[in-house]
Amino acid sequence: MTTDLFDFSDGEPWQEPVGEGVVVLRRFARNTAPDLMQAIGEVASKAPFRHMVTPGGHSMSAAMTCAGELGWVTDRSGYRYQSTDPESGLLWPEIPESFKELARNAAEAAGYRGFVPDACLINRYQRGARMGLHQDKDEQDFSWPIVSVSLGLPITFQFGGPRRSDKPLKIPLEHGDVVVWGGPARLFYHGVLTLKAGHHPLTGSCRYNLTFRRAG
Ligand code: MD3
Ligand code: FE
Repeated sequence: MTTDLFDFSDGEPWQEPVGEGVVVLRRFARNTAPDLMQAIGEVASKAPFRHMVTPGGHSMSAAMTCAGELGWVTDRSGYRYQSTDPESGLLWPEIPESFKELARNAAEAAGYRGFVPDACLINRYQRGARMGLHQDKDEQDFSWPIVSVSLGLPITFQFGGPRRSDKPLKIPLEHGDVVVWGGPARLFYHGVLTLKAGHHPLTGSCRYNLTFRRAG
């Protein structure tokens, strides 16, 4: 077992063009994935995964938790970032070092030096979970990118445009894929289709997605 970030024992990662401001780093997080999963467990032991409720009163099908100075929450009163977990009243757990390092390295590979996220959302998908087309616009500053990391079962990602009506491109996201969403893409509509049943050696029946943000 090696922890050398640049020893890609399953083959070299590669980059794929998707659109302006988007850099897809295929398999970038494969070697660190076991460490990331361990860290997800530690965060979730302090701030357990939960199904948040949308302002419209629907329970989200993806379970979520957060780490960092700010966490994203939704309830009947709306979407927002806040420093405390509404379930416990405690501050969100700190972003694990392994997460920060990955986020910084991925952002740098995409041309953003010195990316220090203050919010990390962790989404957990089980069979049947999905995320409809939406924009991420609750953050203060859109000049920083969002870095996303996919772990475990594959899913079909939908990448739209600046308007909800823009026809989305379908992009498969697999274990270890990291995507840096900056430039105009930062505010584009996006979502994921329903997770299909399956088994992954590291994550079992789940897909996890980490998103690193500069929210405050
Ligand atoms: C493109 N998560 O947490 S990750 C989210 O797979 C979210 O869990 C999805 O959308 C997931 O808000 C998609 C890829 C992603 C994340 C944020 C983006 C793509 C993005 C923000 C702007 C544009
Ligand atoms: Fe999003």
